[in-house]
Amino acid sequence: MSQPRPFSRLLGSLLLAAAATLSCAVAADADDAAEPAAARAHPVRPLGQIVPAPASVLPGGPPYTLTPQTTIQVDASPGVRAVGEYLAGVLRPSTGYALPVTEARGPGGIRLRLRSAERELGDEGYRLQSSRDALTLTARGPAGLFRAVQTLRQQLPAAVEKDTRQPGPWQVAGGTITDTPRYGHRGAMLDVSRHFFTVDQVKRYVDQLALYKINKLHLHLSDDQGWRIAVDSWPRLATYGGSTQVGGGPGGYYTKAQYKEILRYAAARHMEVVPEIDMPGHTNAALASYAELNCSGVAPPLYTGTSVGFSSLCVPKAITYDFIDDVIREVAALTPGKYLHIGGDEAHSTSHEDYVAFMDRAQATVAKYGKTVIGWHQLTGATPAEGALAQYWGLDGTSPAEKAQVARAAQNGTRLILSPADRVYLDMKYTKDTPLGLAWAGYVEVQRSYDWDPAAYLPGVPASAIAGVEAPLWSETISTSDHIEYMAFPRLPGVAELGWSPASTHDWEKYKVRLAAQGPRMEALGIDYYRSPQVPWPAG
Ligand code: TNX
Repeated sequence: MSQPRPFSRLLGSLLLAAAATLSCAVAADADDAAEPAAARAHPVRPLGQIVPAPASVLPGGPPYTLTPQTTIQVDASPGVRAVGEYLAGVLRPSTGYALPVTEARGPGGIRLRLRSAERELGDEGYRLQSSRDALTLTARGPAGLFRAVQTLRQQLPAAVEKDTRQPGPWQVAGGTITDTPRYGHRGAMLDVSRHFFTVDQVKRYVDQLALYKINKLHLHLSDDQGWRIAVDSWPRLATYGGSTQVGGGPGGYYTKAQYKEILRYAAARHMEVVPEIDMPGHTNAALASYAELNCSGVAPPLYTGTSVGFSSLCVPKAITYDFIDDVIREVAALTPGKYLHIGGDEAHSTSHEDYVAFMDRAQATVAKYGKTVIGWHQLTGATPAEGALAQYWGLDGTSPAEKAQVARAAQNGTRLILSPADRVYLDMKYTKDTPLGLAWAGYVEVQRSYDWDPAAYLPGVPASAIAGVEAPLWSETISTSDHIEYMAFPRLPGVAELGWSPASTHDWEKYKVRLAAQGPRMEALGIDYYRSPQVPWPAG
């Protein structure tokens, strides 16, 4: 999406201000209705006071109210029906309403409709129109409707997220939201190698990410401590290389069927899975599984510590290229998405010449199997392939020479995913007192993770070279869903907003208020988030 022009920015802020005033009036109306006590318990949330902030908000008119008779009216398309069923799945337990999904038109319903001619909505944009008579979601395809549903959820009271019946009323403030994302890549990475996470744990995280319109799930599937994806041609990678994890626990791996289940689940949430096989470093689990992959011909032991940079595939050996061909072929065959991430970071045990030669061959192999490369930004020290994305994970203190190398690559057409470690590494401690996490990039409180502009972050990088943002969660210290949630929330919603919302909406003072309103919603979802003192969480 291109930036809004200054006038529409100004208009946008005026409208937001108007939204705040107007919806108070709407809330007062609701208090006069049949259920005054409940209405006070759930004031109508001002239109657009959600995360990520919408691009355009035009409040006005009376709210829409869900009733026991409400139907979810979908256009005749399997993708739209699936979004309708997803919406019903969110709303039914808490409202207790039947909410049938139907192609029949009727008064008062929630409408999910496709308008492919509305080009300005793009692939993921949508319009939400709320009035007394109907709640209409419009998009060019199911992905846009799915994002619209996340907006709708957040406009409803937080209790809508609960899985038992709650008192209403269930109202959405009147008006129109028209919304499109700033960036096409809004990612979250989960390191399932340092500690293994089950399919159900990954699904739980996917559901949480979907609420904030994240559209890429990057899975770090291999590292020194564990190989987590079955590869038929090299079976010991998973059965032996996946048999432990940091601290020596049992580890684990995904069979191809289990991995496909993750793909299916993510796809149903319009999220693309980006698999990462990290190489030539971070490969101890593979080297331990097959002696012949080592230059010495001797397999090292499995590794359960947390050091980095000590392992390397054997660049001069021919079998290394049989290995990567097989692995990339099988992983590419499993991957419906466009991208395959080949790591390339911290190859401290690989000489520069070997690194450059290896990355050339690995990138060619990815292309051979029809995928596009993503690599950590060290790839810019080799020769990034046409169309490759480089994922920047430096920090304020990264050397000017390294930043300049990345900027040069960006000027030459390599687009960047921004994951600055001292901003969006979800495994960094919030403060010195945070029980989990690392601190090599410093402490990253909530404001610090939100308060930067991807377009202006790296000197010399054209704004058009930014493909988006991604929040990695490395798991050296993270081993349960509770850990994931404590580290990701509430920083992840801020990264999601950086990726989605126009720069004109960026304002920490306003953001922290919208984020605070997510507190009860996260609680209703059972997310154990970090109660940052920087955020004015509602009392109680
Ligand atoms: C750096 S970021 C790494 C990972 C570690 C992480 C811990 C990157 C590409 N490499 O191997 O897990 O720091 O924060």
